[in-house]
Amino acid sequence: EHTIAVCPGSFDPVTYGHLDVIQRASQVFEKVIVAVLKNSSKTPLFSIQERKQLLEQVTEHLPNVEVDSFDDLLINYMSERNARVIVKGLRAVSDFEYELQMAALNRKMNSDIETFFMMASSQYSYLSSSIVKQIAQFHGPVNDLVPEVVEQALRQKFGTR
Ligand code: COD
Repeated sequence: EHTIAVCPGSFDPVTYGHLDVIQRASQVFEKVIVAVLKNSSKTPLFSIQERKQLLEQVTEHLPNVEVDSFDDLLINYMSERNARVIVKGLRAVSDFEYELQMAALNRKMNSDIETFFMMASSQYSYLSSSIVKQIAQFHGPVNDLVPEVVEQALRQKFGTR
């Protein structure tokens, strides 16, 4: 059976940690949809178009990866896209509780949907979009944390010192 996986997130902006999970998922599943949440409670730095465009640029070399956005419950979006598997990255114990809650609720709402967790690669286990934004805001180095196009986009937002 053709298994479609969804990697959902805010991706504000995409980091090497996200990319690592997306890339590894693309080696396991026939198709991976990277789904950017439109209306989160957080106020984003990058617009939905900007976040999608950056994701498209950094996943260009992965032919079975598609970038999309959604503005709904994740399970509704997944039914629409005929996708059964949610792929999430787990960084630390701190991620676990929230992810466990979401996985349980998603499965309660739609029992056909499974959440698969991938352990973050150790070199990215400390990495998050919010940490990247904090460093970039004060013109610190982010070249080991995000792809070059993202670094450039951050420089455009925060300017150069
Ligand atoms: N290494 C590995 N994985 C990582 C790393 C890293 N360094 N950084 C992030 N990740 C993983 C995260 O664990 C997460 O799985 C994914 O990448 C996306 O991360 P973010 O921070 O961009 O996205 P979040 O956590 O803000 O996304 C939350 C969702 C959009 C998935 C969630 O809010 C959702 O599904 N919303 C839709 C509405 C809904 O259905 N709500 C009910 C849920 S029960």
